[in-house]
Amino acid sequence: SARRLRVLVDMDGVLADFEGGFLKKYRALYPKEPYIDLEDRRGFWVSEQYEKLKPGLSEKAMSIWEAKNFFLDLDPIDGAVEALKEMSRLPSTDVFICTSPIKRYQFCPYEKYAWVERHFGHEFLEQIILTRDKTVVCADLLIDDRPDITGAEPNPRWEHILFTACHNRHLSMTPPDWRLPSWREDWKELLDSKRQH
Ligand code: UMP
Repeated sequence: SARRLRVLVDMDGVLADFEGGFLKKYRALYPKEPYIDLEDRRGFWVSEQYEKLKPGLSEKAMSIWEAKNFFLDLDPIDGAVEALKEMSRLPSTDVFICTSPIKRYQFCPYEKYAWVERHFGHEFLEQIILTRDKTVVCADLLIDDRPDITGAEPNPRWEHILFTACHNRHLSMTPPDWRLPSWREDWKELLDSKRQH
């Protein structure tokens, strides 16, 4: 078919290790406060689970990702850089990084651009979509670790593929129906299955 496949790839939890980076800096800054091991993470919102652990901890958690260099210092998820570069070189395939910045904007949007340039090169800055509402973006696939992606558009054009993360591993598969357990899996086959329709 002549039609190109358009793929949106989320950043935090899919390309950049938000959870690992958070826990490392949180424990360094608040060594006396309780914390949640990654195996015990449940639910997309780190802040909510920390608040339940101890009232007041959501503020401390937020202070970590609101700080300078948090987003810039994040390590890539295993295999992500290699996979995304490979995906962007596939014929008939357009890849975009689709990510929601935090509303405390002093550092986050700048650092997301700088992170993409650092790991993918200057040319890849063309592929960034910063939005708080991914439902209004039109694509064939959205690879994202957030289970509930809603917004102004009730029928998003993309099919959501849930990328497995510490916080969503235990969810049973009601829609979204598809999972990508890691970048070591056969993500190309997943793209091809969508191409044929
Ligand atoms: N984020 C929060 N609170 C949390 C966890 C994450 O504000 O408890 C932020 C980090 C990202 C954004 O900037 O939310 C999630 O963006 P997406 O992964 O949905 O693109």
